[in-house]
Amino acid sequence: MLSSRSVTRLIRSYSKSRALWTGNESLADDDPELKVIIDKEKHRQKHGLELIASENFASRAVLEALGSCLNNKYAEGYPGARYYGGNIFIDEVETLCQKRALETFRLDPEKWGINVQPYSGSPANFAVFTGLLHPHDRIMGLDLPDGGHLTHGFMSDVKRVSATSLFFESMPYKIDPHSGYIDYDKLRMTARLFRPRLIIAGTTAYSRLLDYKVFREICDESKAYMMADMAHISGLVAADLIPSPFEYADVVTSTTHKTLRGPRGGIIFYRRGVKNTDLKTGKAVMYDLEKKINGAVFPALQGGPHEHQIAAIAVALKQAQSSEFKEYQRQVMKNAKVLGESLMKKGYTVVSGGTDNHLVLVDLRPKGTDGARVERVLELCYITVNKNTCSGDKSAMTPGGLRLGAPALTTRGLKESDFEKVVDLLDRGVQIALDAQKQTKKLAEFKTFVLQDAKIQAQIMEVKKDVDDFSKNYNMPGFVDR
Ligand code: DSN
Repeated sequence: MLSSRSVTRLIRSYSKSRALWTGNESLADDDPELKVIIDKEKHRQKHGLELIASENFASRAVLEALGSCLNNKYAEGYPGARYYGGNIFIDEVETLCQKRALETFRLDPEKWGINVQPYSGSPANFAVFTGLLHPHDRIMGLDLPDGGHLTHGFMSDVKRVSATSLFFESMPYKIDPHSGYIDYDKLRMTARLFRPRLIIAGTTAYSRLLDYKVFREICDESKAYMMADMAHISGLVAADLIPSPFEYADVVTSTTHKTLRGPRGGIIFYRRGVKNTDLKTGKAVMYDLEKKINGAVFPALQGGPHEHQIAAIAVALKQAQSSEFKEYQRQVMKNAKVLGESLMKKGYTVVSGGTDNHLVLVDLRPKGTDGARVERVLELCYITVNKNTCSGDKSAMTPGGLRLGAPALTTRGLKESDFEKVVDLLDRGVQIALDAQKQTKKLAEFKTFVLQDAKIQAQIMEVKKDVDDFSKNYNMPGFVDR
């Protein structure tokens, strides 16, 4: 972390006296207080080890588009049909983004359409439900403690937590707690009883591949829409390294900032064109998803699209078509494997015994600790991870697991042997957490203790220094100073 003396020095160097405000001042000049906060965050990102599976480092080109004049424009509507004037070039941006999205996932524009306007993944998912379902229609998604997402209908015993469970009736499906894999037989059985209108094939903390063919069969049995949420894995799908949901799904949603390495954003793909042939009349039956989904995004749920974000998505999609990107995703998968294997070698329990994608889920319960305590100690060591529920967990605040991903550090150039070193550093952090846990009871007490106990602090500082020495060897994409 920057010392308080360096922070004061930075603010001073930024706070020059200036004449009349023109709007062309740099951020450092215009708002030194905020600039210093960004500097501190930049320092944290650069000098730390980023292992959050859903995060990545966007390129400078992506950030340039994101910080461009496109931010200034209102463009309610869609290319060629806007509610405001002045959208000639905005239409070019959005059309280019749409075209690149279809190309990136090798989709035929006769058969697939795309909406690139969702502000992010959660709004994208909600737009699909809004467009395709009636209030109180039934949905099924992987339960949150089992690796599903909030927006896949999450509710607890006492609360409808996500709006997707408030406005729709949701029934979760689960993983088999012994194997760690999705229990498709139970999903099939429950779907027969529940008769959902839509089933979500998507995950947020699941390290295995999805069997889209089985999802399709189950959806067909209950005449449900099949929606795939590939937010976590869209980079791997773009690189054609894992099975694609497009072969089977009716609708596919994704964020654009995870493995896809773009700006924050959301996209929705929907089937279009001929669905099948009516056996009685012999006439073609067409898909009717396009109008429903576009109308749900705008005007039902959103206003002006963020065209600067859409431009930045277009940049990321161009990058995603390159051979470097494919190589990057290959490395992500190799690194994730080593991450899992190295942890298991050190005696950790990895859910499902490994990974087929970019992440691993570690169950810390057999070690006698939890994700909250370990996340905090690792954070103090500048290793960033997130606590995560493991199957059977009751509390999201002190869950039993840690979710770890390889995408961000692979972007910085780390290879398999580097990930072994990352696991060594991470393990040292866990040992500190275990040590502190022995001397405390409640989580709040633990958190104070790790800040105040001299021995623990010394151990943390030692790991942090080694993290710093290690991480500074790797490039961080983006701007040098922000
Ligand atoms: N917060 C994202 C993740 O970490 O997976 C999902 O919304």
